[in-house]
Amino acid sequence: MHESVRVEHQGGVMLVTLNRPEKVNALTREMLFALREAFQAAGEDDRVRSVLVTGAGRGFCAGQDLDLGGGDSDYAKVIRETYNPLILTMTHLEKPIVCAVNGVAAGAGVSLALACDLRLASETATFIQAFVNIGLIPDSGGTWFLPRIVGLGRAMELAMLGDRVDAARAHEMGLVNRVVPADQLMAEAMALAERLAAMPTRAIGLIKRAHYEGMERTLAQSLELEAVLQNEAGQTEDHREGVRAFLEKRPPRFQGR
Ligand code: LHQ
Repeated sequence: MHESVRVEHQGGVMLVTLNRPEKVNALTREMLFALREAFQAAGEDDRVRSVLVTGAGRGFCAGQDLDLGGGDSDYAKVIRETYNPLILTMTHLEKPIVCAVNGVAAGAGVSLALACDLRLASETATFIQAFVNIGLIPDSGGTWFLPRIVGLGRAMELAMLGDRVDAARAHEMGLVNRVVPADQLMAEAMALAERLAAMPTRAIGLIKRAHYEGMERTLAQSLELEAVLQNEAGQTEDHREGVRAFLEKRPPRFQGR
C-alpha cells in the first residue's frame, strides 16, 4: 500500500518521510494524523533518540492540500484538529528533530520545517510563505516561529510578500542551519541525526524544553526553570558518564538515560 507518511528506523534515528511526491507532498488530513502519531511514537520509544523529517521526490512539502473538494471549510476546526496538535507534539517531544528540506517548502510545509529543531537545506530548496498568495495568514505556528528564528522584520517581509526565498538567502537569514549540495543532503542529514542520537538524549530533550519554554518566560522565570531542569539533567546516567569520561580522558559513551 502507498503510505503517504513513511516511518523507518535506522539505529537510534526515526526517519519520517512525507510520501506524496506527485503532489509535492501536500498535506492531507491522514498525513497530519500520521505525522502526529509518528512523533508520539518517537516520544514513547526509548530506542528512538532523534527524528529526521524529509520529503520524497523533488519537493519537501507544498503545505495544506488545497484540493479540498468537499473538504471542511471550517478552517479553525481543521487547524485545531490537525495542525495545532501536530506542532505541539513536535515541540513537546523531548528528542531532537532534524529537518532535511530537499526542495520547495510552501505554506504549512514551511511551518512544519520551522517546528523542527535543526534545518538542513539542499541547494535546490526554496521557501515560500505562500499563505498570503491565496489570501490566508501563516498558520501551524508560522507567525510564532518565523519572527523568533529570523527576526520580526524579515518574518513580516516573507509573510506579507509571499515571495520565494532560495536556500542561500534562507541560510543568510538563519532560516536554515546549513545548506548542502542536493546529492549530499540525506547523507549529511542522517549523519547529523545519528550524531544527535548518540548524544545525552535527556539533556538534549531538556535543552529543547528550556528553550521553548524560555521563549514564553521572563529572565527570572527562565533562570528558575534552568535550575529545575539542570537538576534533572544532573541526575542522569549520561551526565555521570560525561564527567567520568572527561576525567578519564576518553570519549563518552552516552546511553540516552
Ligand atoms: C498541490 C499543492 C497543494 C494540492 C502542489 N495542494 N495540490 C490552508 C488551508 C486550510 C487550513 C489549514 O491551513 C492551510 C495552510 C496552508 O498550507 S496554505 C498554503 C497552501 N500551499 C500553497 O498555497 C502552495 C501551492 N503550491 C504551489 O505554489 C506550487 O505547487 C509549489 C511552489 C509548491 C510547487 O510548484 P511546482 O514545482 O511548479 O509544482 P506544481 O505546482 O506543478 O505541482 C505539482 C502537482 O502538485 C500539481 O498537480 P498536477 O495534478 O497538476 O500535477 C499541483 O497542483 C499539485 N500541488 N501544491 N498545496
